[in-house]
Amino acid sequence: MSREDVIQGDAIAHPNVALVKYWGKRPARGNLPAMGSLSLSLGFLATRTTVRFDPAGGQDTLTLNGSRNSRDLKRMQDCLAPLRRRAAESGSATVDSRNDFPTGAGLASSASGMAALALAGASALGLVEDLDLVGRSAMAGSGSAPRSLHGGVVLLSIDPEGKWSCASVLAPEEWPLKVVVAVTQTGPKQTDSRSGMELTRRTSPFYKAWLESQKADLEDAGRAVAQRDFGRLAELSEGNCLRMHATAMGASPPLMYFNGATIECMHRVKALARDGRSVFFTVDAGPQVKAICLPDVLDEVCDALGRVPGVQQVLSGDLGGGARLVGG
Ligand code: 2P0
Repeated sequence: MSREDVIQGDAIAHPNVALVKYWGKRPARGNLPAMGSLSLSLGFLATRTTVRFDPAGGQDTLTLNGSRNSRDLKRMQDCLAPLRRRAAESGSATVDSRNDFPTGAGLASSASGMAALALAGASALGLVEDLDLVGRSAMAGSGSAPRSLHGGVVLLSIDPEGKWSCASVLAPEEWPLKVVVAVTQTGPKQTDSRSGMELTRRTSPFYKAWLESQKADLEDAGRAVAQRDFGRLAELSEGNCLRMHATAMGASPPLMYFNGATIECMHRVKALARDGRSVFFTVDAGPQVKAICLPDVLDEVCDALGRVPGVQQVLSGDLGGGARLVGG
């Protein structure tokens, strides 16, 4: 049976920040991460993505924040591929995606973008009930994207055979954590995550140790979350973050995602914690610093990070829910 009408899906997803991070893929396994990860959904930042499938055919196109984008077209097609295979026919895809936060600078725009695209694409093709397929579609676009399908605290686990699953382990209202983002630089970073993690896997002498340390971090962090043990989660998250960056710095040529303000922000957070405030930092593959804190110290953390020279903007808010469809 052939379809003649243009069909459309529209979805919103939040970016996420990993406390136990994914940095490195399994060789020859497509986009499959080499390790599990644990993340928080950033409810105060969002990506909205609309996809239209036109049975008349033509070329796939991607518009990102109002500008045509050919650099990320392949990633978009990879994300839609599992859905297209299942739908058997789909036509050409026109994707329009908008972030309400700086793109490509370490705020996980590929995670929210690919999660929103997978859900919007599945909706357009009538496949949204198949959560497993939506997850695989998100994963094909980005290894951190399945996490953005879920809300609150999210665990992505992978077994040694590469079988993976992703689910929320704590809803946002079950632990009212706050997240503060100190933006120290806008505009795209020098080395994107995908190339950076592959360079790290191939060349860093620390990669093996990084990989081996992940399982224990993930289990310990999972326990700390279940027990709402902020101090233990802080210790594990900061350690995991710095170990990821140390591993990347060991690559050849070395990868350094920090700028001066990134480091100063980390010191500022440590000083607040030494003064008894419930706050810790994490930094992804970019120069922005994310501080995770309890509600009573939110204003103080925002104020302290806003005063660090080089910080251009401070964004903050609550953990968010999972990806959702808009309208229809
Ligand atoms: C994470 N990052 O766990 C880690 C920490 C950045 C630093 O996952 O190649 O954009 O699309 O799977 O998901 C960023 O990498 O990479 C990332 P691909 P992705 O959040």
